[in-house]
Amino acid sequence: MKIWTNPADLKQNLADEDWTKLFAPAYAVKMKIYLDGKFVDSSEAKVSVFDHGLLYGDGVFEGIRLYDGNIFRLEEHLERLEYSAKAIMLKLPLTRDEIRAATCETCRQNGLTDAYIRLVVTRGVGDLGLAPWLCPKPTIFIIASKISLYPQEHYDNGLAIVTVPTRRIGPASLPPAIKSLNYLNNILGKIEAKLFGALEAIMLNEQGYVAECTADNVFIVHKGTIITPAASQGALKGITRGAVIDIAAELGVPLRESDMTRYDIWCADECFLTGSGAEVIPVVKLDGRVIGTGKPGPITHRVLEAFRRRVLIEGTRI
Ligand code: PXG
Repeated sequence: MKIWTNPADLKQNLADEDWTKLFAPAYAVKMKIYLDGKFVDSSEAKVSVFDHGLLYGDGVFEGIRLYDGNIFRLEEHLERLEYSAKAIMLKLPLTRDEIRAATCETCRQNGLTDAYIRLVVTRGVGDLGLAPWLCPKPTIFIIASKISLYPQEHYDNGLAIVTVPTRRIGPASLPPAIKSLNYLNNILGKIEAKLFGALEAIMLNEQGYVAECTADNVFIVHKGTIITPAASQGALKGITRGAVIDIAAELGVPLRESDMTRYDIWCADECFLTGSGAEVIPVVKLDGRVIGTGKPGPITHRVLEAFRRRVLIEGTRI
């Protein structure tokens, strides 16, 4: 099997428009980055080659959205960041109030009202051994960028996705609820999806049950009920997932967490994915099986509409 050696090969299965939107180089855009207490130009925003975030993926992060001047569910993101940091015994260098203020200020400094925010805390600079206790000071940075993840046609027509061989990391190795900088499983899943010509992929847990996608949670609709795998099956407790659980209650649509196999998705009436980047995106095919009518379904539409209403009113004003 050919593994690409240059970016042109990566493009082979994607339309140019998808490529540009998915991989628009945020790093090439001039912006202000929050880095360890200061705002610096993106060209100056650099971390050391001795940073353990780079050397070992030792750190935690959040991907957050700003909608019309409101940061969606910021408190929940900050709480998840605190839990992730606690789980890896990383002491956050700032208080919740300070991180909230820095996040809002990063958006303001860049004149943004709609953005994707990446908040990263690494173990910081240390020596070449693993020992995190030799890293005296965590590194924290915040990027607020205009990136948009999927082209509109995928919201209109739905995604065709595949199940990939790489498994979601299991709780015996690393609790999957930790949003750590170790994304290699998910990255291998993404590469495999690409090799099959898909933009997203279902990842199974070690027992073969559906966990989630590479960067999104998964939901199905079956006979009027919305179903999603439990966090204990390897799903990240996604903030968008939490919003959809609230939306289902608001809409009066029953929702439950349940074990899920690929069969359940193949035979579902509807399927959709959720994530801070993707929001709520319909899926119309898995592993070559058409889901439901092959078009985004009515409950998916209602959830997506309710989500788009909610993001404009719910959140922290920057
Ligand atoms: N599962 C995984 C493994 C994730 O990384 C989600 C689910 C959705 O969670 P939220 O809280 O965003 O609703 C994520 C999201 C991206 C991107 O490009 C997203 C994530 C990580 C890296 C990239 O959208 N996390």
